[in-house]
Amino acid sequence: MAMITTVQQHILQQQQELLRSTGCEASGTFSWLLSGITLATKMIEAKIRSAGLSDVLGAAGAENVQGEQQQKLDVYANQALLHCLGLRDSVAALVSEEDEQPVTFNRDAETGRYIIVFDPLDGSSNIDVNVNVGTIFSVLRRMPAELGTLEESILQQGFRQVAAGYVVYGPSTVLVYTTGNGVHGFTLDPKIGAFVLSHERMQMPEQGSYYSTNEANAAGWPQEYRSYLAMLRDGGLGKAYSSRYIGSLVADFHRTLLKGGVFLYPPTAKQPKGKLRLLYEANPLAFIAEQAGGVATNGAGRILDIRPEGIHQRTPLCVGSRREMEALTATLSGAAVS
Ligand code: P6P
Repeated sequence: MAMITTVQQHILQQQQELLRSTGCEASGTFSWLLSGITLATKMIEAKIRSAGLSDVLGAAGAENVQGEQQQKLDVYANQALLHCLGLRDSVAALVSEEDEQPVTFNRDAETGRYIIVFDPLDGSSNIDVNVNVGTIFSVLRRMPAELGTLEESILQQGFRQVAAGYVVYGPSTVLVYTTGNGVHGFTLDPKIGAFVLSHERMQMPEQGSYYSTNEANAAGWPQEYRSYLAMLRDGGLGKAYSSRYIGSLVADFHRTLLKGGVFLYPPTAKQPKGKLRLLYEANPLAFIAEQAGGVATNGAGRILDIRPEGIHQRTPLCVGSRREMEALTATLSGAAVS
């Protein structure tokens, strides 16, 4: 029988490696935490697979904190994650795109050591047309009480994440995560209901051949972004580019991780601070991108260095291969592209 490695086995192996290399006891808490996330995403996956049949499609009639029509699947996905993670006593707080305020558990700082931030079902506008959607998560360690409140622990800079990942629900369901020791991908095997290792140590290509952005917003971008895309189109990086834009962040990011290239959501006239969320979209994807050899900025600086001020804060997001991102940084700083 072909040997398989499930995500649980992988996490435990990673923790043993961490123990061997740093001597620090990475308690089993983290793998227990991750199992809460994977259980919830399997529940979400099952719901999405049969969405059209069980009248789950369509708005739930309610509005979420973002003022968007809540899709029933959004509500279900949020409840699944809150339920599966709330039961784990190592969780101090849960922060969701769907909830205006964090859900906190009055666990003492020794027990409740982790904060999980998530977008339960990103790309929800694509649900009704059967396009890939995704769950994005980010794990932060709670700071010791003397160093900061729970609120301050939630608003830590992205480079302090202890783990980040996403699940993309598509033709197959793929979990990608990092704990700072490389990026690893697992494919859900529906026959055994387990995420099985399928992409070990993922590396983003040094350069790709796709750019990914909503060009309908181009008139409202800062001019340098239009010049950058024109440069790509004119072969300025030595190759032809094609456009790929799914409009579902996790799907557009996953393709960029696998194939390389660049994804851009610049400031627009309508949203001068950008549209995507820092805590549960840009930060986790930036951590993964950097761990895979890529780059992620807000156009002016590293995403992971941004000091968050609010849990639903938006940011521009530029993420992709080193070559395209170096050229973007040069263009945005007015330097000539080499
Ligand atoms: P636009 C989906 O609603 C989402 O939040 C992300 O998944 C996606 O990248 C972005 O918005 C698409 O936004 O303005 O291009 O439709």
